[in-house]
Amino acid sequence: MGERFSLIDIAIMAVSGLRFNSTNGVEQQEIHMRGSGKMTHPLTASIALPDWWGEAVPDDLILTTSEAQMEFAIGLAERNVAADTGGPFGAAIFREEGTLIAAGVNRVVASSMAIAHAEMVAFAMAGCAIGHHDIASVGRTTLVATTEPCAMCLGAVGWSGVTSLVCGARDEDARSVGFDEGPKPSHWVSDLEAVGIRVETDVLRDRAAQVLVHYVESGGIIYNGRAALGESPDA
Ligand code: AZG
Ligand code: ZN
Repeated sequence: MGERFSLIDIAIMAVSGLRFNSTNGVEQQEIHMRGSGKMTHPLTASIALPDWWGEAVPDDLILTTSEAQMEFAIGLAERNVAADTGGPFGAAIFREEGTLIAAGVNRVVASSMAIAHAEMVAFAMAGCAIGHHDIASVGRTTLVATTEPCAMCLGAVGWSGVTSLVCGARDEDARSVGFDEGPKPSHWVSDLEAVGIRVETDVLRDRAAQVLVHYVESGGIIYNGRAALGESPDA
């Protein structure tokens, strides 16, 4: 298959001089074989968005309600499943007045990257889009996540600089189909609100949860950590 890059990829390559290979978007000194004993060290680690991204994500999208923003993020998650380009999760970051800054879908398997959850991809793309690690540098923003953030993404919500979080499916919806969402405090909503991050839950929950069920029913990979050792919840 030929190499296909999104506009974001091309912009990143233009400013950084990076080259992407055709398998997972990671520049490598040498392909290393798992378990072969030959270990080489990659020069970069990159997350590539799927080929269909340009058709699904308009350049100048403005959505002003939590429901409309969630509908958009669910559409990305559904397309990720339908196109077999990743897990059943989508995320999008909007400015206060509703302009889309960046979005992401789960790319763990496609990118060979455990941290490539939809929310992390959206944070990475937002940093590239605005040229700053702190999303608050463009003002008040909202992360819309089709499923409540896992333990990793919950931590990153605080570091990202977003000031609101809107969630679709619940953590328990993801766990019930086999995803390991990690150890989260039961009072994570009030923890975020205590540091000034407003949280809205259950926005289009049923539709977002349906994407999780559809993914599993259609044979999607449950890619939890330690699955290869038979130690993760899906083992
Ligand atoms: C996940 N949970 C969320 N919320 N988002 C992802 O991308 C995930 N991948 N695995 N669990
Ligand atoms: Zn996560």
